[in-house]
This record gives sequence, C-alpha cells and structure tokens, in this order.
Amino acid sequence: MEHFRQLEVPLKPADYRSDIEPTWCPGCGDFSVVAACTKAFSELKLPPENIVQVSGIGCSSRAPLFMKSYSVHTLHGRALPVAVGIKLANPDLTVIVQTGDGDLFSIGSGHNPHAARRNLDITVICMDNQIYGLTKNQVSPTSREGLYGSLTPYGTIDKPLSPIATMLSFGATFVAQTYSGNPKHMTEVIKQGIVHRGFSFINVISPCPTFNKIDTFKYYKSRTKDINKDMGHDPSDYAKALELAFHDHDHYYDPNAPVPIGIFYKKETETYHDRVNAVKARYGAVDEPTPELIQSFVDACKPKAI
Ligand SMILES: Cc1ncc(C[n+]2csc(CCOP(=O)(O)OP(=O)(O)O)c2C)c(N)n1
Ligand code: SF4
Ligand SMILES: [Mg+2]
Repeated sequence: MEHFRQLEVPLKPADYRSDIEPTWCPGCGDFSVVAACTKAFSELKLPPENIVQVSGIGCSSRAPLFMKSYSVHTLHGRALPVAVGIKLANPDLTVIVQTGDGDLFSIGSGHNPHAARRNLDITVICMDNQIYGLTKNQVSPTSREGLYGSLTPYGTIDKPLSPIATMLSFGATFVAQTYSGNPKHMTEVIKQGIVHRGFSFINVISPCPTFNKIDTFKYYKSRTKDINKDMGHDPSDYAKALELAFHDHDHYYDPNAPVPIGIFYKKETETYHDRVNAVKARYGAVDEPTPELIQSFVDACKPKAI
C-alpha cells in the first residue's frame, strides 16, 4: 500500500491540465515540467483533489496554475513554509512545491535547511534556469560566474552554489537532478520523488531561452550524463553523492565537463510524522486543542490596559 491515496481508475495526463493556457515564452523549459508532472500524476494514479501544489513567485512558480490540483501561489520565497504547514495540518495530502532557483535559493533559502532536516514527506521541484526570468534577467545563486544580467553589466563576480550539494548537506533524503530536454527522465525522477517517503528535492535544469543565452537547450544537449545509468552511481552512497554534487558546476569552468543528471541520493528513514507518532506513543495521545483552548491562548496574548 502506497503512502498516498490512489484512484481505482487512472486519469490521463491531459485530465490533470487546468483550462488556463501557460503564459510562458515559446521554448521555455518549464513547459516540460508541467508535461512531466501531469504524466507522473497519471501514472501514480493520484486523485487531483488530494494534490496540493505550492509555489512562490517567478515564471516557474506559475506552474501550478496550469494543472488541475489544489494550489497556493504564495509570496516570493515562501512556498516551503506554507507547504510544510499544509502537510502538518493534513498528512494525507500529496504536497508538491513548484519553485525556481531565485525563489528557493535566494530569498527563500532560509527555509531550506529546516524543511529538509525534518524530513517531512513533501516533494520540491526547482526549475533552475540560472537566472531570474520573471523580473527580466538578473543573475541568481546558480548563475555561472561572468553571466551578464540587467544589474550585472560587467558579468557577475559571485560563485554559483550547487542546489544538489546544498540540499544533501541539509539532510534531504531524496536528491535528484533532471533536465527539461529529457522528458522521459524527468517524469521518472518526479515519480520517484513523490513515491519517496520523506523530503524529496528535484533540481530541474530548465533553460530560459529569452534571457539566458548561454545555458540553452543546445548547450545542455550534448553535456548531460546519467549518473546512475552511465556512471553506475549507487544512490545509497551519500559520500559519493556529495562528491558528484561538488562537481555539478564544473562545466561552468571546463567545457568538457559533463552535467550530471539522475538520483544522487535516496534513503528511506523515519519521517517527521513517524517521529510525531513515536512521541505520541511514548507519552500518550495528546487531546486535539478545542476551540475554547485556542481562544484562551488568543485572549492571553491580547494587550492589557495598564
Ligand atoms: C519580496 C519580493 N522581492 C522581490 C520580488 C521580485 N521578484 C519576483 S520573481 C523574482 C525572481 C524569480 O526568480 P526565479 O525563482 O528563478 O524564477 P524564474 O522567473 O526564473 O522562473 C523576483 C526577484 C518579489 N516579487 N517579492
Ligand atoms: S522569461 Fe524565461 S523563464 Fe520566464 S517564461 Fe520566458 S523563457 Fe520561461
Ligand atoms: Mg530562475
């Protein structure tokens, strides 16, 4: 039995599309993410009413609008805490965060370590175009050194961070990278991320043809290398996963270096809810707070006249 609800009669991928047409530029990598997600939902037989997709702000964060599920379009960088709250309130829901490299690793980065180390059973999909697309071309934490943007006319002098190494070090129990130009690989990785019981992080290399003229589909086409199939990487090997992750941006500096895609790390271990249940079992079930109890807390916090 899966840890998520499943339909008896599967729906087609198209049944998970909303009637809102994507507003993305022609050729944007994010189209593939919607296609892969709807295919993954269909193959996993997820009931649309049991999925909640949470996003921040960015071109990528518009993805949930184009799919049929519950969704919350939150503030810039705040998808994770909202997703965590939803999962805590109703662990029965399949909670998916749709975000971007700026949303997750710039303004929202403070939430990442805590969401990952708690191992809540949610899936985070980051559309990494190595640029801020929505605000028209500013560099992001994953931009290559020297990339020109509207606010960096001499090229950025910052070093890029590795989304994979970052999330591995924070304790995410499923960490993968895939690519918009390989929809089959992406669908499989998204399926595995959802099936994984625990915090899943998936970085999707998703080119922005409008503003990032360097990291394009043409650039990635010959460079991606499957670490599991082509390099024999075993996802249970955490040390090797970290080593691979530290080299995932080598191609920024060495034109012959490959771009690794695949499952870097996967570990089945207790989730946040498993630990909550263990505490309940040890100390006895705690009564759910009544509306009267909650009101008494609210009253206690009201300012009092001196
Ligand atoms: C508090 C706040 N600061 C800044 C912005 C402006 N803003 C909107 S999206 C964005 C960057 C988005 O980049 P990314 O997450 O990479 O998404 P992309 O558009 O590239 O998919 C910024 C800085 C905002 N909306 N809210
Ligand atoms: S600006 Fe870039 S990321 Fe945004 S929709 Fe256009 S191609 Fe996609
Ligand atoms: Mg971006």
